[in-house]
Amino acid sequence: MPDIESLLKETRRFKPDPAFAREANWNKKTVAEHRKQADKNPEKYWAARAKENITWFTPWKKVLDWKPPFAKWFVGGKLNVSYNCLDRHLEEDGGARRNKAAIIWEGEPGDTRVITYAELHREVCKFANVLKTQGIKKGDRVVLYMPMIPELAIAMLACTRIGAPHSIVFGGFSADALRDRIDDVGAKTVITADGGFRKGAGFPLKQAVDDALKMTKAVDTVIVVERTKQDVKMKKGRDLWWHDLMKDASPKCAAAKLDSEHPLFILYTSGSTGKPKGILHTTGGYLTHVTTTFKAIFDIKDSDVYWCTADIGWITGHSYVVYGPLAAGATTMMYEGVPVHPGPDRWWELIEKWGVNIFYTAPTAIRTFIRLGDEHPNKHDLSSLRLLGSVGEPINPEAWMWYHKVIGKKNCPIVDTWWQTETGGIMITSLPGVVTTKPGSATLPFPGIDPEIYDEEGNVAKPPGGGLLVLRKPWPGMLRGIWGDNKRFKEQYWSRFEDTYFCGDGAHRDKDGYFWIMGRIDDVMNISGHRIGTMEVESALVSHKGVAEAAVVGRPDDITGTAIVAFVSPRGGTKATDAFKKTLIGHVSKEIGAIARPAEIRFTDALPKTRSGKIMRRLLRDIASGVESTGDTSTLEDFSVLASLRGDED
Ligand code: 7RM
Repeated sequence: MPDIESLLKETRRFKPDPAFAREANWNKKTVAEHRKQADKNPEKYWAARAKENITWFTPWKKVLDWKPPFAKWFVGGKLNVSYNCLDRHLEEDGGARRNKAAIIWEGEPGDTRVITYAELHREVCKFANVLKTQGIKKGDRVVLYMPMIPELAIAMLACTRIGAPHSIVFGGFSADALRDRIDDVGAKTVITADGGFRKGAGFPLKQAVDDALKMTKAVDTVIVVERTKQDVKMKKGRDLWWHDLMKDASPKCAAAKLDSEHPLFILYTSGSTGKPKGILHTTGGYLTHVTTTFKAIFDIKDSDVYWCTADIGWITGHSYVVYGPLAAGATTMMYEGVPVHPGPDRWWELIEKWGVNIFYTAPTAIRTFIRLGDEHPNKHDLSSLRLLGSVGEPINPEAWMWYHKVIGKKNCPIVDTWWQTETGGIMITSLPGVVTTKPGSATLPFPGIDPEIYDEEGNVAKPPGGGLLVLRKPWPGMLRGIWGDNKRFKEQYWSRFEDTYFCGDGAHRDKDGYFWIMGRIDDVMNISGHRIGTMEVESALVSHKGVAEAAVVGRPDDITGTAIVAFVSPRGGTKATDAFKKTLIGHVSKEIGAIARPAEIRFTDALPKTRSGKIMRRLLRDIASGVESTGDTSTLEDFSVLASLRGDED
């Protein structure tokens, strides 16, 4: 099998701003020192980070117990996540963070709450006591099915306080998807809300819980937050209101001393086929990983307002809305609703209003805003911003440039952070003030992380060719397994190469050792023997000013083996004509070469995406080949997109 060919030639470079570098938490010297230590002895390196960033009740006896593919980090150590996110901030530095905002929250209708560390601590202790009163014990799984409201963070932290692993099911999932997850994780308790706000209306959550529970027997308690005040039915003996339970709960609750490997949460991620996988994360290693990366990569200072736009039901929300920021004592902002409600400038209005300094979002959102027009961000004062981040997909160089200019005003370093639900925390990323960035590249490994690119035989791929992105050494935030399915865990991640984690992505490295993620390996197209990733063809399409978004897939072809089909959303003002199709095919040929030119272009208003914004190419592939889709669609955001794409075929 030949290498994956790299066609995109990106030559722009952005050197760190010396003024930023001078103030950065990690400067050139620190990073060089960290890399040296980590290369020499990664275990010792991570142990130093665990000591520096985390408060332990009992120190560990052994840093790493590695029996591939099973890792145990900080063996024998005892700690508590909610203690690290709350209690220690009330005491450290003479209580300086006691009255600091832990969470700045804004609801979609415009209601707001600012919750200090002291107040968050009280609420978490109260809810931990509520959970105990409801009979929840250490090890019991709790499913959270909630909107983006502070009670979600409170419930998470309360679970960690008593050692009950949580499993958050994203509020956009259907009753069926919820039931599957409740059953798989074996939860007895569900925490939900009447509903949440989205696009100006209340969407129901409790109703979906009722429907899910008709099909499963395990759950005996449902706790309901009142958010939208929509009508809900409360089942006697099972359903309880959050506010009733909290009224008399005591605000004192000691944090359980938990083993470093105690399960912290299970988060389901969709497989391309079959049922979703429950990714298991545990306590000490995960918290070390997310806290260390958060402080260094986002250069967080005590005065910063940090905003990660991810929903908490996604791993980015777990690690970089809640656990990383709170363990670091930062102010983390949460917004309940959609980015464009009530107007296309809602996010920019929020940045201006709250003086956001650090902003972390996804390429899909950036492309949406490019399409909506620069006038919306330009209406607002974004001068508080000093650092921008990207996560979730490869960021197309043109989207990167727009982010840099229109949002960052050429004044903010961009950290493009590559990682996965399975990795727990960020793995490949720029470090602000230190690493020269290149639009479209996630740049270099975080110290102590050991990614490489292999060919199919497990040899290091020779640049400029691309191959399979693997991780050669265990890392503290790594998944500990798939809930209840060790066999699948081994097959899925550890079967391709011995004792080496395969993440499913394709990538290549340039002469400076920078990593360029090329998309999922399953999406790679074999055109007349040339293996081409999706990212570069899509980037070539998006670099045309008439294109807002593009997704490419392969469909079987008698002559070339596979032919490229491009699904393209034109920008406002661009007409979807045959002439424009020709223009685009010519544009791709010119940008990256004739081998990558689409055989067919289909215009569409929207692409099928997951709720976290990833394009579901698997579904587009079926549409392009004219076959019925099978496999899991529970993560699809909007089913009507599929229907209209299918309709286009006739
Ligand atoms: C954090 C998250 C993981 C997959 C991963 C990649 C893609 C994520 C980037 C990226 C290129 C990035 N977790 N991905 N970040 N690709 N550059 N900076 O997204 O489990 O939901 O998805 O997302 O394919 O394997 S996830």
